[in-house]
Amino acid sequence: MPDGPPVPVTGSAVAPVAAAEPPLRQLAARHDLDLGTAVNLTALADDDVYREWVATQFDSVTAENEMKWAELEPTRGQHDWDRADELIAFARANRQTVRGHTLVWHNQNPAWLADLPADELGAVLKDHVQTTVRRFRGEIRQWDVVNEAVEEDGSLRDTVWLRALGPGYIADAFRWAHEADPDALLFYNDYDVEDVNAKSDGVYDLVQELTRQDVPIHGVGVQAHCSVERAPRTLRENLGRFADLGLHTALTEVDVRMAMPADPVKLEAQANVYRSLLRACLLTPGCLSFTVWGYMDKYSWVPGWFEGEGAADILDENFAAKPAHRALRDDLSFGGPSRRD
Ligand code: 9MR
Repeated sequence: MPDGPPVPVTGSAVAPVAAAEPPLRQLAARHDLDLGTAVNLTALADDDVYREWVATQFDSVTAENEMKWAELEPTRGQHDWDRADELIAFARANRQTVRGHTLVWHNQNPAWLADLPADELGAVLKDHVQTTVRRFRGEIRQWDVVNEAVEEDGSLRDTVWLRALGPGYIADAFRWAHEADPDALLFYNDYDVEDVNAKSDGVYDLVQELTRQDVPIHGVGVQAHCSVERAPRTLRENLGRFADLGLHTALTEVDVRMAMPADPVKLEAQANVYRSLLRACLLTPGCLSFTVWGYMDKYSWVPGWFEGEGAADILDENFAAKPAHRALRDDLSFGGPSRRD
């Protein structure tokens, strides 16, 4: 835990958050919006300031890694629910909802899966989906049932699931999850689908077909891993077309990276991107939640994945608020009747 108050590190563009300011979650409640964050469970256990922020500022939490299959079932048939349970207990204690992330993906699967013959994969996937969803039944409001199953050109991604089970695995996964918890909202979730583009067209066609077949899908998660240089331009139109299908939407993994080092101009540009993402969600009926993929730069996944980039979150390495934090706070401060009135 740092000594004393947070110290701005990037110059006058970064300001500590005044203690008297209302928490973001309180402001978001005016809009019936769940304001969420991905949670790093190690930081949650070890860093008091980190934990305090999660508890007080957000009303929804997502495990950044601990509900992925490799974490939940490292050895076949032997589940380790402890870390996921910690987050569920934390959320309950702080009156927060939980987004479940994620059931069917091509990454972070257990190593033992690779040794199974293809004709066992359907049964194993069904067991994974249903065991996991049942385990957290009633605790998870939104589940990312299928994650990143579409290629940039809009076709289905060539994954272990598509190869072994054919395209029907997607509908099956939603049906299995719905059987296991009929009250959970079930989402398809993907990246690079902020704008109307070839990939989001593919996702649109996919979910439209699922709704035609009465598959229990309730929403589309737009991850929104963005960069200062690549801000979405047609997010509102894109969210709107999913809403027109009768689906909920959610921004599920928002961050806005930049080439390092950060400077005041980039931080303002970043604030504008955060603001435009939030506004698109607020202006879309049925956009239920706005989740940042980590809220402070210290624990961000970005520097480990994008060489020379970082500073993607709304607080800096020392918990000082960046202009992006101010942008979210200011927009959420506009009162008005609930969007669901
Ligand atoms: O933030 C997560 C990081 O800690 C993991 O190493 C990584 C491994 O795949 O997954 C990251 O989270 C991803 C999320 O689960 C799905 N969308 C993209 C996210 C960033 O890579």
